[in-house]
Amino acid sequence: MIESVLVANRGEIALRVIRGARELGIRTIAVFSEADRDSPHVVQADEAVLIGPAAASRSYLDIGRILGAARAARAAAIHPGYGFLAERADFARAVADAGLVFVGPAAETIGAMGDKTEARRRMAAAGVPVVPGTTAPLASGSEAREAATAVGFPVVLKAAAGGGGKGMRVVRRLDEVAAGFEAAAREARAAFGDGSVYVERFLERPRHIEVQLFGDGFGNVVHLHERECSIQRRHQKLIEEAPSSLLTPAERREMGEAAVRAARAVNYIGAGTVEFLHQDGEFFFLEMNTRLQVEHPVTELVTGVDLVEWQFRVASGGALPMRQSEIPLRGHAIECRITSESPFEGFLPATGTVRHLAIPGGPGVRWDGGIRVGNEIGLHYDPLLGKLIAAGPDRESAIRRMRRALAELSIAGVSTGTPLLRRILDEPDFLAGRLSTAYLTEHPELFDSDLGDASRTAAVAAAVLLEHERRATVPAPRIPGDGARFSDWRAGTAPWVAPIPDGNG
Ligand code: MV4
Repeated sequence: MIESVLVANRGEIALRVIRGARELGIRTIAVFSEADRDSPHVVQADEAVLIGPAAASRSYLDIGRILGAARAARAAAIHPGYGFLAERADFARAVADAGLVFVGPAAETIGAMGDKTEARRRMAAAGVPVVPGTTAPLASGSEAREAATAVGFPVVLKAAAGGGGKGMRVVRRLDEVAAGFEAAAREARAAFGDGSVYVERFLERPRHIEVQLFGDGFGNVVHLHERECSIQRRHQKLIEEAPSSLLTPAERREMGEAAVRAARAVNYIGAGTVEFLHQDGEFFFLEMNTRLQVEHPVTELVTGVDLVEWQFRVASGGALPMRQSEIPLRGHAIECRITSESPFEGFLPATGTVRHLAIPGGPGVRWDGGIRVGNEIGLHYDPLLGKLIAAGPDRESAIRRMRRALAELSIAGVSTGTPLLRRILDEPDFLAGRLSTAYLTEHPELFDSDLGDASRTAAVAAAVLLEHERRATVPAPRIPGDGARFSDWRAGTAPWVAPIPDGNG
């Protein structure tokens, strides 16, 4: 087993990786920016190295500084987490060139999957169904018109260097193709420095289902079943589940087998994910992500596998601990992403200082967080504060547990998207599993400002003000727990308000 690892990330994923490493007896080295001095990952790691100012370009995205920290701390390996440098082939190569173990696939694999047309070519050759379209970049607007006509409308123009939705243009008519091609190419050049664009048939209401993969250095590849990720907004996932509720056993098997073929085709080593679009009983390869994903805990809860542990075993030269037939699929798990965003104000990023944090617990509930009281939430990084994950024997029980856990969760000092998540967990289409990537746009009522919530908030605020006034004039009763009584109120949850004590406790 590798002796030590530098975790080139922050927030909840840095903490998750540190936890996994520590259980294996691997020495952990955190890196942090000036904005993250008090972050939990810094506290929990065995060592921590300050790598630069808050701006990610000068800290978490700076390959030189990360490698310098690894050298200084004599790290044997680097785990990239997700985001930041996780899918940069040049980073994986630089880590290997420095004589360190990169906890992830080979740089060549990352590079090949980062080029979406090359990925489509390799997948089609491996017998993985891809969305009908071109497997090479389009040379011109007129070539785009020809290709779109052959594919059939509507089509979508996508950036070859893209992924995650940037540089995407949906085109519904032939006379719009050339303009769409130019716009997509321009956007792609600006965002990725590469204006290559290809075309696919556009699926109107697909479900986004992805398969968790694992490969080792001995040619073994397995999948760990699928995740349903259709509840998203502008390519940001809000809620993920495992398994997907509407897949038939045959579809589940076919998708898993296709994902394994995809991984074999690129000699995949480590944790990866194949994303599929599923519509009308068909599924198509969309992208392959060469990292551990945000939503990996739902897979962990239905398989019992610690994916970070497997990552370290494989990176240390070990074989996969299980064969395909040994990988369980038990019960159901749901994850809610808790972000510092105001869903009722267009998901405006929220800032503030975490003043209070009540973390849910109890049966079947897991919190993967990256914040603690006193942390300042700014605008330098991703708004993900943590993830709430609930599991149960079936989807209904997982939903009931998630509702209960969302009611327990209380974060004060920074606005979060939690009220929207509570509404979704009560919404009939969600409860019935009627999901698609269009779910949120088809449920605008979830974003209505709710007088009930507002008046409840006002009532609680008035109660808090009255209590402050009372304490200013009457000696505060010295009873156990009194100090906490008014710190756990929250807006947007069940209509429940702590009774105001009468002054005698
Ligand atoms: C598509 C599509 C429909 N048809 N491709 C969005 C992000 C990027 N990874 C690919 N995306 C899509 N590609 C075809 N041919 C619909 C989407 C899409 C989507 C995909 C997954 C999850 C959420 C989504 C939301 C809107 C659009």
